[in-house]
Amino acid sequence: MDEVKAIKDDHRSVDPAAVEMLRIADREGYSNVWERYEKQQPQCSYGQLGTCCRICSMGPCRIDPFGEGPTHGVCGATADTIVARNLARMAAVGSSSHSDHGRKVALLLRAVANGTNTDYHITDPDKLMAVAARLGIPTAGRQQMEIAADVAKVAIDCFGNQEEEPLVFLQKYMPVKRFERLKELERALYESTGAKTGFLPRGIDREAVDILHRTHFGCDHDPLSLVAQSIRCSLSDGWGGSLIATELQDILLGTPTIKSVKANLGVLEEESVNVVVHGHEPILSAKVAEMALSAENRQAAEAVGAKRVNVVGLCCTGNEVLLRQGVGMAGNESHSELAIMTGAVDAMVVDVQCIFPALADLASCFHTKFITTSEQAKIPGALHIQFDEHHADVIASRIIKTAIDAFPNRNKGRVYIPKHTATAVVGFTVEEILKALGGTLQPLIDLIVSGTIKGVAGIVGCNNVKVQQDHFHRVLTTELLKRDILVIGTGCWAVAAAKAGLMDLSAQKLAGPGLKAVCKQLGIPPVLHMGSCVDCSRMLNLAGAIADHLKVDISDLPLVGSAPEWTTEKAVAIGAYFVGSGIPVHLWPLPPILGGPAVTKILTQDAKDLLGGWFFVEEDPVAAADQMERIVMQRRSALGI
Ligand code: XCC
Ligand code: SF4
Repeated sequence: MDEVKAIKDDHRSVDPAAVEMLRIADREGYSNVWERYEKQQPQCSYGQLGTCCRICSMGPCRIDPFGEGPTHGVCGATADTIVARNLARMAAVGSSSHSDHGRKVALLLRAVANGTNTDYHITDPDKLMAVAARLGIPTAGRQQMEIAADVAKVAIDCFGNQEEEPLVFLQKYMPVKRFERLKELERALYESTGAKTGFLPRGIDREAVDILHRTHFGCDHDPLSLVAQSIRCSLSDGWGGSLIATELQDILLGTPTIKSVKANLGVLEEESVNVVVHGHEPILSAKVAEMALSAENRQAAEAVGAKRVNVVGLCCTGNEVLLRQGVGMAGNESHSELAIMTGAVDAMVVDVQCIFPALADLASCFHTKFITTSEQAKIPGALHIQFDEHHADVIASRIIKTAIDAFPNRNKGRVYIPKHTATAVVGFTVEEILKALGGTLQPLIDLIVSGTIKGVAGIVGCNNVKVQQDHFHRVLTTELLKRDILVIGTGCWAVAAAKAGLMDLSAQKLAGPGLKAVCKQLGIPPVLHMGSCVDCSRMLNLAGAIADHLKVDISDLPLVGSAPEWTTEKAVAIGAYFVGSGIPVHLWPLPPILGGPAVTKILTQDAKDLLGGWFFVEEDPVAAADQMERIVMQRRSALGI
């Protein structure tokens, strides 16, 4: 009982596995994200409000939002300009991260198609055909590799498009009414202001560079113009870079299918060589998971007295291999240090994004090999094994071998693996949802129209040390289920939901009567794991397919989004492309915009009319669920259902 209460009362996490590990951290004095956060208090309120600027060397400048200090930067920039510029830069970085990931997949598909890479293959020819058909690429009577080369070319051209028309993936995937609405908005703003304001992205790279340019000293100072470009750049991520990553990864690595997996630190095995893959790009992690099963590596593991090589995942690359290969999920963002603290991780191998640099120091307290692999994510103190997709098998094997070599150095006396795992049914791609529904969206639409399911909430994003780990994710999700709102999502939210047992079939009992009956009938959980963060594009696609089916705009549908523990700039991009796609998005913690009243008004109010999607913030998960339900009900009544 005391144990349970202690777990409940730990302000750092609601996950019992995390709380167990944090006790060890407290006892042993291991530095961790919570402890370092405490040391940062109080954090700078200018930064929190978004009103500091260090874009030029006359600065840094800061503007007191309470009117007690200077009201302008040295150059004359207002608080709104500064806030909007900072926000735009966040959107550019977030979009670039997702999109650069997509670029690598597109280049790999080209290399596979022209035969210069033989370590990867077309694993899902049906998906290749589906993507080609969507893009208008002829398929009849053509060789598979010719079609793949054409798909790769269209994708690669989206990055470098220099023409004014929107990038091709967006043109072909965005539902008709949304595309028309954005076009009409551009026209109307031009007419009323005489100035061009673009929302439809042209080239993926161009939109990010555009932000870097317009936020240079002395360029764009207009809050609306800066926000519009932030949305445009983010749309180039959602309907461009991320979408390309998802679609082309499916072609190369296979489209995920529904499967049952295990989640939480208990997936680590005391008797096995444990390799944790962490980061975002499955081009590497899928190979590591594959090579762990090779006869050679199995024997090598046995030779050092291990049962096997056990590959498990963290964060989004974990989601990728979880969905495709059924690899166990060790945890989300805030679990990354805790995994190493178990003393049972022989190697943690990382690619890009969301990797605490603190992991290198922490790993050095153990026998754990902390292996970086990307030229874009080098970390002092790590062992760098450069990944190269043209020698993927060999390098993945070298990584596994490094873990096997480390295993005998494990200090068994220091190993502690919390026993917690939950079962999760995952892999709900649009393809799998369609299959479960019998090949058409009509049954889902009928359920929404009849009110059996009131609407759909897409939840995304991270862990953030400012929020008790997973608390917002769990409470918000269960509150929505109760209200007969189907919950879909990705990223570290999905891991939180999996660990909490919300993706287990037994979670059906948490749903309201309508949703519960549907889930029982289909044999699915009420919370659907759609993938990694780039797979937010799967949510856009689902929303788009429903909209096109009903010949309405996405903004007419009873859909709502949330990023309740968001951390990264990528989450800003995701939120912004949801809003740009017509979906209202809840955020917590507060985004750094409140120091700019005009920017705040554009994003939380004006965007409703302009885009049909907008941001709102709410600190309390139950109140957030109330607000999300209200939006869903308003949209239902506007549709007359
Ligand atoms: Fe990173 Fe994708 Fe956020 Fe998790 S959810 S902390 S972005 S791993 Ni994308
Ligand atoms: Fe200050 Fe303007 Fe320079 Fe920003 S751009 S640091 S507000 S002078």
